[in-house]
Amino acid sequence: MSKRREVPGIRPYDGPAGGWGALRATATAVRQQMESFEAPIVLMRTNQPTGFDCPGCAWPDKEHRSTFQFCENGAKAVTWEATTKRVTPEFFAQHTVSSLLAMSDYELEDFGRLTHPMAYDAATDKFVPVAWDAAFARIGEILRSYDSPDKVEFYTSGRASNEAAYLFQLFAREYGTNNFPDCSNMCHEPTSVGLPMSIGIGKGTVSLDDFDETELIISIGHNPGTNHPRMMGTLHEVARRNVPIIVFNPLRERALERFADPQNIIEMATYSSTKIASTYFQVKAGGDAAALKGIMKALLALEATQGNVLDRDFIATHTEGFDALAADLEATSWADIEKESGLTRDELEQVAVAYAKSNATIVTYGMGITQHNTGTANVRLIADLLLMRGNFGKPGAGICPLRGHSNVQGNRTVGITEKPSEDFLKRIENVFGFTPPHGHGHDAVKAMQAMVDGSSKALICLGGNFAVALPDPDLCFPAMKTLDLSVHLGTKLNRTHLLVAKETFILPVLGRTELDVQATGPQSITVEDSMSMVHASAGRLKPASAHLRSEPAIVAGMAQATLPASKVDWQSLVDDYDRIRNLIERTVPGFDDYNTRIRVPGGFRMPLPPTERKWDTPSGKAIFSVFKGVRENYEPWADDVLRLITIRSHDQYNTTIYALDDRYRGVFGRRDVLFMHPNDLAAHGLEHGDLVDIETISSGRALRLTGITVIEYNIAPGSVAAYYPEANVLVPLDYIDEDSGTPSYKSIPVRVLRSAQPVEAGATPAAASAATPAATLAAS
Ligand SMILES: Nc1nc2c(c(=O)[nH]1)N[C@H]1C(S)=C(S)[C@@H](COP(=O)(O)OP(=O)(O)OC[C@H]3O[C@@H](n4cnc5c(=O)[nH]c(N)nc54)[C@H](O)[C@@H]3O)O[C@H]1N2
Ligand SMILES: Nc1nc2c(c(=O)[nH]1)N[C@H]1C(S)=C(S)[C@@H](COP(=O)(O)OP(=O)(O)OC[C@H]3O[C@@H](n4cnc5c(=O)[nH]c(N)nc54)[C@H](O)[C@@H]3O)O[C@H]1N2
Ligand SMILES: [Mo]
Repeated sequence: MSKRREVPGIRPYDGPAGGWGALRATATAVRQQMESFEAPIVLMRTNQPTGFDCPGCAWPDKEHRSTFQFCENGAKAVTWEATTKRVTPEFFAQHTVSSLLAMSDYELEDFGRLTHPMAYDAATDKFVPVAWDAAFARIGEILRSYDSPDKVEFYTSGRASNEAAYLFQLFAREYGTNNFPDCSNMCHEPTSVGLPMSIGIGKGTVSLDDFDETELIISIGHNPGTNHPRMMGTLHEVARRNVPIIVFNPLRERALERFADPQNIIEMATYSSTKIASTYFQVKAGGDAAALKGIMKALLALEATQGNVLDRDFIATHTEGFDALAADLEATSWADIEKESGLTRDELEQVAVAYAKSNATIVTYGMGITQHNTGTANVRLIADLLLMRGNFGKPGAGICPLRGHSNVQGNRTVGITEKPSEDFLKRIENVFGFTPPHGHGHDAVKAMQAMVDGSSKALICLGGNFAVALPDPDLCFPAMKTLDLSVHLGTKLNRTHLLVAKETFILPVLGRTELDVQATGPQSITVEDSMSMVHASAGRLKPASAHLRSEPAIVAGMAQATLPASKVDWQSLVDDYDRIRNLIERTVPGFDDYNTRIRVPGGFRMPLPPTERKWDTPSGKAIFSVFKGVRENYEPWADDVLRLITIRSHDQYNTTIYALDDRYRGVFGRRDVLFMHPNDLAAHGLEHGDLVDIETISSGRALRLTGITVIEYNIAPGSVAAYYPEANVLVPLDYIDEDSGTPSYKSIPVRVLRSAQPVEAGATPAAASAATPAATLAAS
């Protein structure tokens, strides 16, 4: 590589992921957010049998056995919540909403924990304190004023507990709507939709034990060093057993290359690390379907030449649709596969050979697979690949979607879905004695579209940062302001709270880490991890303020005020969460003896029929899919289209920005960058450090992000990457996977142009990036 010009905040990171850098970063997170004497105790209680579930990610724990599973980003998630900073009524008295909107997402959350229920006062453009009962009464009054309950949207972010989510859906369904937009609609919905079609259930099928027995891992489109850090311990163990790990990712992610396990004394003492990926394929963004088809096509060829490659017995006994898949693979040309995936036939044949050799394979995947307009079809192709060699229902094998929020899977299990099953609705009717609505409601994109077209009037958010997480803020932010009512249950202030409706309430909740005492004493909540393990979580910290209420208590408060003739005894459920769990047990299959089983450390596993080779599909068999061509239902990309990926930095949790570094990718103190391959830089006549504008290629409104610094990066040619949520201005709201409704956040067709702004490149002040483009946008 030729000598590059110096760009502020951009320096290559040469070390492994993890290691001493991770320990140092943890110490910094603690120092910035917490009183240091409390921090060690709090962190020790994360993911322990008697502690709380880590709000960081949904990766399970090894039987909650280690003394302390160290995790840098788990520590950040915990200290961010357990911070000693506070957002009080005095704070709100000093700041108008307009002035807060001009601040960055990072600054807003960094002000600290919300302490009092607040109501928006349009006359002063400020939030003012409100009594809990007055807030509930007014919310109830507005909700009761609508002629149709479908004018209200009930949003859930996946940090909510099973108990809170269950009460939330009960409230909305008794009120009369199935409008349940949730974060999963922007995330793993293609898994929830695609896997039931293939294997009869929308969940992963592996457990941690399977990683001890697996012979091959294929890791596609996820970045565990940042997003599922506790998974790195598992991958590290697997790699040290010399089990091949084949990675498909357009970006070279350091943790997938080399990792030093902070729990490993020798690695730490000797500054050594372990190689994680045995082979690393830099597939083009959106090119996974072509790559997967290439591997399967090569597998068929191997079967033809050497035999014994497919699990013929399994295919005959347990599946249907194989011949159609085989015929389609036959008809797909290598030329198309190579062009679309950016990988060679030879490379994909190597993967097929490794796969044919392995007696037990796990495929892990994340947002790199789901956030495309072919997301659901992509997920089904992964299932197809596994089905071809019977990699379900045997030790060491299966499919492993890496879930997002710590309880996003549990929320879905207990009824947060806009398309409830008839069986579930019947149980609700039998147990509670009201008739729930049967029609399908809105998912996240449809909810926002209904707000944009004016048909939805109110939004109640159980956590999250709805408007910032969704695409196209230019369209969505103004729509928020046309609502009659928005209500936010949250721990920290964010931009969605500030996009005020005619009336807006911010209702502060107890966090996971905090003690929750109700009439019958301290309560615990339950969550379900990525591997369908349900377990209890109980916070111990003194609440951030005496005025906080628990999520179940707030949902119950709104329900009582909205539904005077409710069939549900809300107060008794809040008094003792065991009673909520008893109701979940009576209405959702799989929760037998719920209250007994969560009292066993480690909890219990929800039913997973594919692990016993049982398939809950209409025919009782697992079903192969057919993915036509290499871009199913879409035109192949034109040669000059760049494919934009939006990604998370190492110092962020979704829309929460902890700090401005992305250590492993060598970006420090800024987020206003575009990652680009050197060949693409050259083809565009650009240099590392130049200022560019990015433009979405779409037939609709012009979508642009300006004044971004382009940097040279080891990314697949033709693919570029920028940070979420800043780059959401480039994602059209209706650019979705039609099967699941999930926005295509990872394959936006864009054009990159030298910036019209005549700023001297290389002189970009790092501080300028503190105000995100989204902030600038909101202020304008
Ligand atoms: N610390 C931290 N932890 C988190 C989160 C967080 O923001 N911060 N978020 C939580 C949530 S809600 C979720 S959903 C998960 C997200 O966890 P991940 O699924 O890891 O999500 P991303 O970081 O968005 O992107 C994943 C990876 O996909 C790659 N990729 C992009 N496009 C493609 C493609 O077309 N093909 C392939 N093969 N790869 C591609 C990117 O280079 C990146 O490495 O993490 C959860 N855990
Ligand atoms: N461009 C682009 N957009 C994306 C993505 C992407 O990869 N690219 N990823 C998508 C994905 S995978 C997801 S999951 C969504 C995330 O969408 P959301 O889940 O809506 O967003 P978060 O940023 O996780 O929400 C953060 C807020 O949650 C609140 N909060 C935190 N803890 C608690 C709690 O315990 N209780 C309550 N009530 N509130 C709490 C705080 O107020 C905080 O400000 O974003 C999606 N948007
Ligand atoms: Mo997510």
